[in-house]
Amino acid sequence: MNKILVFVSFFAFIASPVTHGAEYTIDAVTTDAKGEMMVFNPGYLKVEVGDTVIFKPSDASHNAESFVSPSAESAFITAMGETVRITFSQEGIYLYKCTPHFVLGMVGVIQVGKAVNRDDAISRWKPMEAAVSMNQGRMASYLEQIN
Ligand SMILES: [Cu+2]
Repeated sequence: MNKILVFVSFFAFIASPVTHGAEYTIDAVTTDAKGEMMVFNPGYLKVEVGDTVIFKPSDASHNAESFVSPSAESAFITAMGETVRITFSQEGIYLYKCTPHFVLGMVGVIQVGKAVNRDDAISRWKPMEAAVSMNQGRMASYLEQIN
C-alpha cells in the first residue's frame, strides 16, 4: 500500500509543470457597461512571458488577430466567437484587432515583458490609423500606457 502511494505521489510530482503563469481575460464586447462600443476590455494589458491571455468574445461576431508582433512566429488569430487561450512565450508589443471590426476601432495592445519592439509597433501603426473611422484615438491611448 505504501509503495503504491509513494509511486503515485512521485508521478504527480514529475507530471506537474514547474511554474504556472498568471491568467488574464480580455473581453471582446459589442457594448460594454460604460457604453463603449466594439471594444476589448482591457484594451491595454501588460503580462509576463509565460502568462496566458483568454480572449472571450461576447458573441459570434468578434475575434482577435494580431497585426504587429515581436516576430512572425508569435503572431496569433483566434476563431470567430470562440473563447481562446494564448500563452505568450515571446516578449514585446502585440497590436491586435477584431478582424471584422478593425475600421470601428476594435483594437488592443498586449505588452509581454519588456517593450522591445515599441518603436517598430508605433511606426507600423501610424499608416493604419487613417483606416479607423470610429473610436479614433483609442489605440493612441493604449500605446501611451506602454512602459
Ligand atoms: Cu468585433
